Amino acid sequence: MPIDTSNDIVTLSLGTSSVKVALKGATVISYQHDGRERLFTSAKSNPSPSDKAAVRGGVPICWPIFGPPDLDNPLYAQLKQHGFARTGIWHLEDHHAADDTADGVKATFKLEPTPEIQAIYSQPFLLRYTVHLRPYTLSLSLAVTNPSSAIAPLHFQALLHAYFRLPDGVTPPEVRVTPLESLAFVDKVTGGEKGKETERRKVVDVDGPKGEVDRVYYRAPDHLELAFPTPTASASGSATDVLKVHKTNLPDVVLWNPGPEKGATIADMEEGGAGRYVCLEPGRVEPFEVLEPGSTWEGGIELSFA
Ligand code: TA6
Repeated sequence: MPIDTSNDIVTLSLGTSSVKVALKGATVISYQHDGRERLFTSAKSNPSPSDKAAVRGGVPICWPIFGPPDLDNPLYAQLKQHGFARTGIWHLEDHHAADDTADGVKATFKLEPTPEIQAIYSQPFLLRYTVHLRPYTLSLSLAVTNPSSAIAPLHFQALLHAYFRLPDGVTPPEVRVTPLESLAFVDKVTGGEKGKETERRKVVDVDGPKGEVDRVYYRAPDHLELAFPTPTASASGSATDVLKVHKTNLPDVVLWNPGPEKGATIADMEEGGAGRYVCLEPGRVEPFEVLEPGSTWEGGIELSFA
């Protein structure tokens, strides 16, 4: 069965690969690539709509804001960190399994204002999220429409907050991220200001004070790579496993890991969980996208491995 919909989770399968999407947040909670899990989802997190918290892991969608709300702006003041798309209950709008395996399996999810959303956010909008599993890749694409009936432009940030699982035995400081050299960034750990710092390293490791890294890089290249030493390589010092992230229309990227100490204070983090992932999060962070009534914006990522 290429598509299964049960327990508020949509599963797409293709040979030895599969992807699971929770209707809560349209959060991709699992991506098995060639039989191996590539995303981290905390065992303490509950993807069921009955639980109101966002899923801790997978690929939560941050929309219409990334980070804490600007309390001085009445449009966003009532929102929680990262907005409501990651906790809203989406609907499966469409799905399709192609006859030709190479074209894969696809599902589209939809979110529109509900009374709960309208109570905290007054703008009309329509979100569509397409998850497309092909033999060697997974594509995730978010489309935002400002309905033609709207009377004002829609201002938003959008970000795919992907938690990538590390191979067993590999820790975040061993992960290498490229190419971020020469990019302007804000370091949220040291509280740096935008425009003040530029990445000098050709290869960036995921390490910082007490292991914590939380940086927004602006105008990053569209091809990014995470290189993990493979368990055999840790001993031999040679082989690496490379995750390729190709982003489209998402100019910025966030690199985040809380480190073991802060990670242990995250309520829905499984024990030792912070040591099992690195978040690489393509998004439109700054400036906000401005979408006129009757227009649609689209941005997304494609994941592949080498
Ligand atoms: O994307 C990085 C970040 O904004 C961090 O600052 C960190 O707090 C993380 O997201 C997780 O946020 P959450 O609201 O899911 O706890």
